[in-house]
Amino acid sequence: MFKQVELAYSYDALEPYIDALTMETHYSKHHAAYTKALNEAVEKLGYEDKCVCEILRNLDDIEDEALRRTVRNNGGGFYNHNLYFSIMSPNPNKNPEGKLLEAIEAEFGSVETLKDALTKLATGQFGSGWAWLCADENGKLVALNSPNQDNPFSMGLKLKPILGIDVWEHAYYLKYKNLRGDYVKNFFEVLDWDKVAERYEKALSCER
Ligand code: MN3
Repeated sequence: MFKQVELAYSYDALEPYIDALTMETHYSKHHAAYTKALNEAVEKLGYEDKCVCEILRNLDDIEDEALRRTVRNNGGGFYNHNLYFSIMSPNPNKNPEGKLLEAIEAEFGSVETLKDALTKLATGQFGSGWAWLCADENGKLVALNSPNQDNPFSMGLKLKPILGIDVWEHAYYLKYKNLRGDYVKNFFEVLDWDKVAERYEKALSCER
């Protein structure tokens, strides 16, 4: 059974950047619903032993179109939010270090340039979706965005996401209303680059 990542902080711990009601609704309603729907679909498919990356990379194996769509949306919703909630912290390291910093500088020039690129992708995503920083199998970094709950696995890309910014309205609308850009700016105030670095280090290993 797929389980939501346990939050390492309380719902109000990311205030004032992410408000408590948004956090609680996001985690206990939205993420819980994706997880429940994924588990129901996985049971129907007999996929209990597969990892979610593997399932999302092989959506074409699911013959039933409605079930395939359910797995794409809810498998993505499950995975994406586990990542999102894991990389935020009330005491974040705001400065990437080590190998991750080297890779950022090699690809983007500087951390600020990368943040600008991610901000453009996040604010430029029409409708619901995500902005991603991903690593390829050689550790090269790639930034992209996706609609809905799609992610590099379900998009058929040989990339692993190491940072994701949720730009569905449910992630910010209670506090920021239509000002997605303000939410994205403040997301970087709670983004823990140490968590991103941990994901970068094990970039291509599989996980549930
Ligand atoms: Mn969300």
